[in-house]
Parts: sequence; structure tokens; C-alpha cells
Amino acid sequence: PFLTRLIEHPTFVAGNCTTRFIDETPALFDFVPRRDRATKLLTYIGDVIVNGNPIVKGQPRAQRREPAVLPEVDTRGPLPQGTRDRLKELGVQGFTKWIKEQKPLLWTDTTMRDAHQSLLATRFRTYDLAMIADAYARNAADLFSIEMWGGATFDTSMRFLKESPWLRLEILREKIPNILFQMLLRASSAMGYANYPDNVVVECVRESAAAGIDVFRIFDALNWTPNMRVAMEAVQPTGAICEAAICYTGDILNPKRTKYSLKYYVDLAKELERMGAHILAIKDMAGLLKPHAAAVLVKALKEEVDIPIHFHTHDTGGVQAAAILNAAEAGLDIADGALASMSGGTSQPNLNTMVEGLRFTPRASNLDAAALDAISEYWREAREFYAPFESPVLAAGADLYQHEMPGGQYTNLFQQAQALGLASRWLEVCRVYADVNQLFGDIVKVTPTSKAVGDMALFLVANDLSCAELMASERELAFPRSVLDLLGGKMGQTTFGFPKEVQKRILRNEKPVEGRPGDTLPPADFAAAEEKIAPLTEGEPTPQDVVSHFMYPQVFEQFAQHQQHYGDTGVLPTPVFLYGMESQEEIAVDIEPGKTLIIKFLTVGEPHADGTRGVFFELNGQPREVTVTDRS
Ligand code: BTN
Ligand code: 3PY
Ligand code: ZN
Repeated sequence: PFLTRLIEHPTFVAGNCTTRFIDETPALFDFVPRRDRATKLLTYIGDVIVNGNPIVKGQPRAQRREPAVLPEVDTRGPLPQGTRDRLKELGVQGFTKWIKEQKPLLWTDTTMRDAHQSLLATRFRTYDLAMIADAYARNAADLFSIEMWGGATFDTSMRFLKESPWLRLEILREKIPNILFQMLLRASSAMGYANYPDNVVVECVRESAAAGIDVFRIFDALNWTPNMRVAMEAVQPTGAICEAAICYTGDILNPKRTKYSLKYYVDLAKELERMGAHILAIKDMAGLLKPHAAAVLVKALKEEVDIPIHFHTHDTGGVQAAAILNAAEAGLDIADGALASMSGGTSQPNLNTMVEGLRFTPRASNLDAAALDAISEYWREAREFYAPFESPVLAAGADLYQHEMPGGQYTNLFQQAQALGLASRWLEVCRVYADVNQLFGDIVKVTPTSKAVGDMALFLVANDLSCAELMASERELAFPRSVLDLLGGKMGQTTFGFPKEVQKRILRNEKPVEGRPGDTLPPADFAAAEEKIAPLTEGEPTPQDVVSHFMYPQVFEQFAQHQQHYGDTGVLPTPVFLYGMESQEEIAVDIEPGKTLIIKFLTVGEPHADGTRGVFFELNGQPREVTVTDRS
């Protein structure tokens, strides 16, 4: 085997071989054959054929196996100029000035991030996003931006899809160099669910910008600006756009809800502008900014702040396209929508029809409606691969404005309730969610604070306790971790403070953190982290690996193990990734440019005494067998 290895080694083949090469190439002496990429992929497919992929276990099966049809794209000639070219040309200051001069309403397409986060538990794979990328670059270059990263994508891509979020960014960036890429960053919680040390947040921003993020939408889940400063300042030296968000809750038109008043939001916006925001986002994560209120808020903000305004909402209540169109009339600069087939419900309102709805008005956009429809048609078909992850269709009632659940949480919490056998008590869960919000001091609810409120609501309903009963009793209860973190100040503070008696009841003897968690969290040790993860990565750990590790240590480790075992399964079509192959089915898999594997699945052998089975394939026409353990 040594000689075979030597003469087949690329350096040897290329004729660059000296005796030093033999000394310096320990892999030549690696006599336990390292499994090649094809074998690893066949092992993965064989494993899924025999054992199934755990992420679809017990879920409705997707029927579609044939590829989603792509729109016609003329790939000749240079790409049309887009916003990213303009940002490069004008710089951040010049570019934001340009935004404000635009008569058309500008549009962000959220389909690649928030839409599938809200409708499909963030399960769209890079494979299916990359397929439609050319169509965006060629036929939708008049978009303001594509939101395609951050939020839950970072976690789910590693945890469930077993793919690198960084590779997603790199692949899409290469195919769409002309349109701004936007991400959602949870300020001091970055891409996670709890506050990280400041140096991790800074590194996270730096690496994301270096990998191609142009617009950072930064929000704090309690609208507590001291917790946004580190992330916002980290964006400045990167040349990317710092879009700071006010999270909208309550109802500025309700004279009885005085806490979250018009003045509260205007003051917040002015402060974010002073802190260096280049764009102001109104982040209406629950779809609570009613159509008339949207006009009032946008008008006031346009009068009081100088930076462009970008409106993000969710259509959970079904009336939010009206809010966007009203906001447009009041002078909104940029709006978020999702492409038709991925819009509505807990997702964003319908981008295609809103664009068309504004045609022949002063805010009409330059986007090509027919091109957007063609791209939407692709999304409709690709969505069929993800049938097992479809959220239940839940039309919110008017009680939406009481419980104020974010779109991303609404269907998710319903499924959690269902898993606890509480589906028939859903309305009660919603009512208790509203009560818990009041108990906690009427807070802003968005990841991660919304999770704490949801966990507490389920906890109370499951224990048949009301908020009043909880406060009246001394009983020692095992409260959810997220609730202890929130009231313990580990997610940061609120402008108004948490109610002291509630903190005491829930935290008991534990003292809440005062001030900004980042002020007391010790800085992360990057060198130690690199050393720790070195055995997990193929070469030296990259700065991206280190960020992934800091965000989700365990998830990153399991993802790395998956890669060691199976290679990069991101190259497999989605039906194969989720369900394996059918007998006699043949697929072509591009493992790198110009290198394609033709894989045909034949059959699975009888179980051996040791619990393994052979799985039989043809690889590029040659018979191949892999052995997998039958755990089914
Ligand atoms: C997980 O953490 O979700 C499990 C790791 C993935 C294991 C792969 S997925 C398809 C195949 N089937 C299995 O049971 N395991 C492998
Ligand atoms: C997230 O943090 O993932 C959100 O989408 C919040 O709205
Ligand atoms: Zn959202």
C-alpha cells in the first residue's frame, strides 16, 4: 500500500517528488486506509436507508423527489449592478444618503432566512438555496437586500442539517456578488440564546463581515441599548452597514398601554442613531404594528431621525401588508417581504403582490414582478421537500394583540404544547403567556426573552398554576433555565426593571446580575478554544470554527463528528439527505467543480450476526458495498 500511495499521491503524480516529500508526508504511512469522500457519502446514504435520518422521524413524509424546476436565467454577460456594487462605490455614508433619495420603496427579500425560519423551522438547506441564487443575481438585482443568515440559521444548519453556516454564506456570496446580504444578530447574544463575552461578540461580527455580510440588523431582546453597543461598534470598522433595531411591542394607539408609547420608540430610535446606527429597523417580530399605527410611527420617526427606516413585520394576524403599504405612504425607505410561496401567516407578507400593489404609485419599485413570480415558483416546489417540517397553519385571532407572540415562536410553542399533551388547551397557553408577560413586567418578547415567557407559560399550564397562585405560594418549583436567566439578568436588563417580588419568588436565594452581563463575563480564551477543537477539524481550526464553537460547543462538536464520519453531506440532494435512496434510483453528486459521482443504490443485505448490514451501490458504474450498523 505504501507504494500505491506514493505513486498515486498528487505531488508524486505532478513530478514534484523528492525524498524529503516522503519524510514530510506522513499520510503515506497511514496504513489504515482513510475512507475517501465517495465511501463516506455512500456510508451516509446507507446509514439513512437502514436507520432513517432522525430529523424526520415520526414526521409526515415529503412526497417530492424530483428537483424543483428553475426559472430561465440568461447567464451571459456581466451581472446587473446591484446595491452591493453601489455600497462599494459610495461607502456607507454615501450609500445611506442614496437610500434616502430613492423614490421607489426598496425591498428586502427574507425568504432565505426569516420566511423558512417562521414556516419550516429553519430547515432549508444550502443545496436548495444555492440552486436559485443565479436567478436572484440576474433577475432580482433591484432588491435592496437578501436576508439569508443569522437568527436561527446558524444553530439549525449545524444541529439538524449537518452543514456549515459559513459555507452557506460563502457559496451564496460567490453566486450573488451584486446584492447586499443581510443578517439578524441578537446583539450580545450574537447567534445564540444567552449573552456571550464581549470578545466573542466582536469576533462574531468581524468574521461574519469578512465572510460577506453587508448589513447587520442588530436587536436587543429587551430594547436595552447598553447591550447593543458592543455589537454595533464592532460593525463600524468592517465597512458593513449597522442597522439597529427597535423591537416593537404593545400598541402606540392604545391610551391604556402607556409603557410602549410613541415617545418611547422615538427616544429609542434617537439613541440608536446617536450610537452610530446607519439604518433604523422597526422590528415587529410579532406583527403587532397595526396599519394605522405603522403610519403614525413611521411619520414620527422620519421627522425625528435622519437615517433611513427599514420595516420588518410578520403576517401572523393577516393584516400586515396594509401596515407596510401605509408605512410606505408615510415615507418608509425599505420594507421586508417574503416571496409569494413562502409568505403569509407567521412569515412576512407577500413581496410579489405588495410590489405589484404599489405599481403606478409614487413608491412603485423597479423590481420585475414576473421575475419575482418565477423565483417564487421555484420556492413553491422546493418547499415540498420540507413537508416534514411544515408548521401547523395557525391563523391568529385578535388575541394576538394580547399575547404578542413572535411569528417565529407562535407555531413552535403550539408544537411544544402539543408534545406535552396540551394542544386542546392552546388558547389557555396563549392567555397564560400574556399573564406571564405582565408578571415579568410587560417586557419585549423576542429571542431569547420570548423563549423564557413561552417556557414559563407551558410550565404553569402543565402544573395547573396561574400567575396569581404562583405568587401566593411558597412552593419550591424547578423553573425553566430560561426563566432563571431572564429574571436573573443574564439576558440583560430592561429599561423599566424586573418586578422585585417576582424576581425574589423565582430566583429565591440566587442574586440577579446587576448591569450588563458582558461587564462581568470573563473574556473567552481563543487560544485555548483552538487547541480544544483542533482534534475536531480537518486542518488547523479556522477563526470561523472558533466562532461556531463559542456559539454552540456541543452542536459544533457533533457536527464536526458527522463530517469526519460522512464527509460533507451538504452535496446530497435534499430527498437523499432526508430519506436516502430508492432501489435502482441513480443520482449525480457534484463533490467539487468538475468531479461528479454517479451513485446508484441497489439493495440492502441481510443483517450479520454483529448487527451490521451491507448496503450495495454502483459508484460510477462499479459495484461498491458499505457496511452500516442497523440501529433501527
Ligand atoms: C443528530 O445529532 O441529529 C444525529 C447525528 C446524525 C447522524 C446521521 S443522520 C442520518 C444517519 N442516520 C442515523 O441514524 N444517523 C446518521
Ligand atoms: C431571531 O432572533 O431568530 C428572530 O427571528 C427574532 O425575531
Ligand atoms: Zn422576523
